[in-house]
Amino acid sequence: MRLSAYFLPLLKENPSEAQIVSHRLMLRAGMIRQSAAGIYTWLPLGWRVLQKVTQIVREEQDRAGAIELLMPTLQPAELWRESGRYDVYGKEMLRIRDRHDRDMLYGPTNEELITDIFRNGIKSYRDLPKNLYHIQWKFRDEVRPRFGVMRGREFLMKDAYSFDIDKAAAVASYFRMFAAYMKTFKRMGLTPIPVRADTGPIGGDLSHEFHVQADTGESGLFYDADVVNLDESNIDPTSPDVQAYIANWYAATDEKHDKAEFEARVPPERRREARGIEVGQVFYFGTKYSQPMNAVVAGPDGTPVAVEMGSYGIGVSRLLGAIIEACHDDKGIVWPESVAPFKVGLINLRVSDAGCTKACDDLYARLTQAGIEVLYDDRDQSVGAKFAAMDLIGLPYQFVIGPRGLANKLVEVRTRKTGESKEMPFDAAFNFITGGS
Ligand code: 5CA
Repeated sequence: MRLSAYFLPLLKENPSEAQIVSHRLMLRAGMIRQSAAGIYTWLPLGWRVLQKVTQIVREEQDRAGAIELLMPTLQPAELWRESGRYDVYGKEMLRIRDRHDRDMLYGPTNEELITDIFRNGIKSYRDLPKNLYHIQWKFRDEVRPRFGVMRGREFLMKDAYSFDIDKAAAVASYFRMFAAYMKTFKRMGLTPIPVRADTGPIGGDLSHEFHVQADTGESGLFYDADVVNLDESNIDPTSPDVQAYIANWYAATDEKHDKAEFEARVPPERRREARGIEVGQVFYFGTKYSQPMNAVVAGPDGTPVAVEMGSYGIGVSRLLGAIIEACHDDKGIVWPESVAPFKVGLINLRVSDAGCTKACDDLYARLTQAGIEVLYDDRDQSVGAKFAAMDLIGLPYQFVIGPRGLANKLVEVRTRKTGESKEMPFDAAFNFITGGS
């Protein structure tokens, strides 16, 4: 992508409405713009990252056996009356009336709708287990939306729903998602910390929140170091030993538990404290929805059984804020490669120099052809402004081409994260980035 042809409205000044660094950087880097309180437009750069994050979430859901579909944002109130949640959900739910005076709502979550889809489609225990998910916009009319996409009113969530014939199978589905979540967040360059959680308005008796470590996080965490040392690929979700081991991990947020309990349960050498941002939550809630909504299947002996359910949410749009909180420096964002909007920022130091421009154009074409995502700064601007912009938007690698280096047929390759810089022949730079030799 040529920057001259792109839409990247950067801000020079720190926006006064942004209190935390991720919000500030998302505005300054031209990723989002607020359209109403807690409601944002995703500008092209932000949208690219949101799609990268979405794709990682999708791949790990698919790998864990979940099946993607797409439910609508608007839901009929009747389904929520069936489960009994229409009246209890409160003011966070945006209620809408259509022209025929039918009560509708903008979904804050989808347990009712998916249970309706399930009960109409599956009639026998032979078709279980099933785990269905979608990645869709949600609306919660938060009293105090803040920190940009961290606590929005409209936000993108991945929500999965599992259906099983009995509790043992449902708990295995729960731990399968648990392991998938660890993997998902690690792939984004984050350190996930699972914390035993209250179930709140979703209901149920087994739940974990997943926090990612960030000094600016809203929650104070006390946790057992074992929590972050586990290799999730070793989690056998059907093993009662593994389930018990995870259930016994001690981790808590300071609002809900006291430090004394933490110290009583975790030996000193394994005690850790950190701040975290909640990026996901998983719930096992049995028949809370299947019972009132009559989501039953024929069991092995023919008798009807209300299915055992769980739900599993990831704050996809919130993750962008969390990643930036965990990955930035005083110059701007430092994207982990897996979610970066482009891999390489190519900087033409002197657009007026025909040789420089030819070398840049050629390298841009070659990299693009090789499938590398390149943002090519071909604008006629000061060198200082170009470097500042590239550092701000945080692409993992910068290729810098100017008349001096070009005289020796060299391109400067900078690594954004370490600040390391190395002059290389063009072929070497190309191979470095494409992994060729
Ligand atoms: N039905 C369940 C799981 S599918 C559910 O709704 N869970 S939740 O309430 O915990 O939301 C899932 C995730 O969405 C949260 O962990 C959080 O990361 C994200 N989230 C929740 N509220 C907001 C919000 N106002 N803005 C941005 N992200 C949010």
